[in-house]
Amino acid sequence: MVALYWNPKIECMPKEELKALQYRELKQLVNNLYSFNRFYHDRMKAQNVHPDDINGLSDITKLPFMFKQDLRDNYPTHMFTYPNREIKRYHVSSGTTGKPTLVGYTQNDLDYWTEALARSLTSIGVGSEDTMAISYGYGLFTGGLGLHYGAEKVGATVLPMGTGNSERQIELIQDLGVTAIACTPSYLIHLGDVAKKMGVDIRKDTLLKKAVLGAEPWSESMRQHIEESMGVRAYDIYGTSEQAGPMFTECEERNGIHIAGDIMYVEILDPDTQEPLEPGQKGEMVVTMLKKEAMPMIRYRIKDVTTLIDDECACGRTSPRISRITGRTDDMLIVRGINVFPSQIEYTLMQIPQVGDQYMIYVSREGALDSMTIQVEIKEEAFSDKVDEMNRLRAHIESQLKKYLNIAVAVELKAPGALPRFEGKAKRVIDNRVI
Ligand code: DLL
Repeated sequence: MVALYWNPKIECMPKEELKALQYRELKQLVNNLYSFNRFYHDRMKAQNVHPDDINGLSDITKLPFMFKQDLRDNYPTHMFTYPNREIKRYHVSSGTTGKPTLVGYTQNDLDYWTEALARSLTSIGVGSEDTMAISYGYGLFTGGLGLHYGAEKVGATVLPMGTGNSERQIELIQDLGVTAIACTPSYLIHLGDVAKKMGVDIRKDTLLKKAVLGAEPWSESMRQHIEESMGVRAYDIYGTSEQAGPMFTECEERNGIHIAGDIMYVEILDPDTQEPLEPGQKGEMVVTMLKKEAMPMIRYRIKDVTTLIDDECACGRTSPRISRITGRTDDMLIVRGINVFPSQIEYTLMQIPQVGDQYMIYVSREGALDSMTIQVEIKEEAFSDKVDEMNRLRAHIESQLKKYLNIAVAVELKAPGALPRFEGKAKRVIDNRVI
């Protein structure tokens, strides 16, 4: 029998009790850091705030923010609050600019990370009956090892696949009766393509039923596409290396990602004014890790854009939820003065039946003018060598994009298989502007 909850006492705790617990944890965290941590002590002093000013959960807004730059400035270990002998693991996020971000974990940090994943995997019905392929990168990236320990904790049989060697992955999925897979959505689509080329129908020739997908933005229409083409049920998983790694998923209801409130406190703020937003309003997520020891985190500006969902979930869990991450405040492209999120482009493209699942966005500047070109792969059955037909399709895609983005973009149609595939996080935006 598949368990309903991993830790029902916490997961279904009455909301008021959860808030009281969060306040107690916050108060203790702030007291400790003010007393023992030079970075937080100085930050709080500079903002003229003292632990005595924190007398309720809403007082969190008095506390200073923390930024990725703080981690970079304090690289490698100056942010750590524990001596080296207590740090049991490092992970490093690659970061495209500047120094990498190093994160460290005490044994308790690792245990809470695994606990969060055990709750999440249980909530989507992954347990001891499952064989789970972990097709996230193992190593410095948190995806592989994080999910590995989470899946072992719930008793699943784990296949530590890593990324790459896709044909072998398909063979092993068949041979070992893999029932669940964790990877990026773009890699699962790639695996689907590879399976097709090998003559393997994932629906009929494998036992794969669940896919735990995240580490990069993906849309509802992408979910539909994956489910229809592979016959799996796809769940969104979210986390960042700074929080620990992958941690939180949707439950069976798939109506928002449950955030374990005893582990992480979430605020959604207006990115311009930093004022708190109401549930349902889209803004920037700011997180406080209530239990983290090695590298505490108060009001960290994660830059992911989402909304808070605070109503009851039919699954019985009382933890707050966030909606699908639609992008990052620093992902937003400003093209000819108009804000464009890559997720809007993906959403629009995926509504067009002839469009396949791969696209690339190129932005460049000629003179003073920005221009955007989107390369779009067309589905096998829709691809034709009739120039007129392809021109009509291209014009249709351009007009749909113009309608939703409010900006003219050039579309180039590509044959199936022509665009790059990604084993790790997809990199679909190439901004060639020199700013
Ligand atoms: O991507 C951890 C992870 C591994 C999450 C496996 C899920 C699965 P980082 O490399 O630090 O950590 O990147 C974190 O990736 O701030 C988001 O912008 C993005 N991201 C992660 N999950 C999602 C998701 C891992 N489900 C950054 N939807 C985050 C959209 C996501 N974006």
